[in-house]
Amino acid sequence: MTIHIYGVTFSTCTRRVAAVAKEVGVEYVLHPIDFSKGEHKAPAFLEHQPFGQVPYIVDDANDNFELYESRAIGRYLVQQYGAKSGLIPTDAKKLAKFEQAASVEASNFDVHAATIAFEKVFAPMLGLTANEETLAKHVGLLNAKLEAYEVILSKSKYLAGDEITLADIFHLPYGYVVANAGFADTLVNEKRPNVTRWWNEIVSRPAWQAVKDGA
Ligand SMILES: N[C@@H](CCC(=O)N[C@@H](CS)C(=O)NCC(=O)O)C(=O)O
Repeated sequence: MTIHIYGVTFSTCTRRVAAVAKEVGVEYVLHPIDFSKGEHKAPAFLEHQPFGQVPYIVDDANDNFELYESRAIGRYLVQQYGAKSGLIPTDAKKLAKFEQAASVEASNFDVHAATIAFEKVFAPMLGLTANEETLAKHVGLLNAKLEAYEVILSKSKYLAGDEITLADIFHLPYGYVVANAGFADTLVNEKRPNVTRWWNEIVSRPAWQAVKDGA
């Protein structure tokens, strides 16, 4: 089983899809999109991803099925090829807890982690100057959100219960960038022992280790 990922090796969203593919044992071919040439804004690309963002996938083993949005792609890969992984529960209550945790990632983590990543890593790569005020504000907000994570993770091993789900995996790309951009103490901090335990465990997963520095 091989899917085609149209993306950028170092992009966080591309790595999110690559990590899920590794988790469920789906092989992929990465078709690089050249940001420097604006390929992601070209009409040929926009036909597949109307927002001009990476990644999108094509699954030629399933009628050339196409999909964009990294979390939706992750869900598709698990449901189509990795149901046995348990990364998306089937029991109604467990599924609801998974959706709750996935929503927490999108609403409470991504918004701050992605801003930190942009200001500290991607802005300088684009020749822009980081906005230190924005950076400090979002580091503070992320720390505050992680206090709530500490409460959740003091009661269960993972965010949706005692079994790992895709909701945990979704945190990896931006969490990893934040941790390596000088803010490791947001995720590994003796004041938040359960967040530290959780982060150290998910970041060590072989699937993430295989793609952490490039899909
Ligand atoms: N919600 C989308 C976000 C995609 C996204 O922001 N991709 C970034 C790279 S990680 C991108 O293509 N940036 C270029 C741009 O927005 O012009 C997803 O999860 O796939």
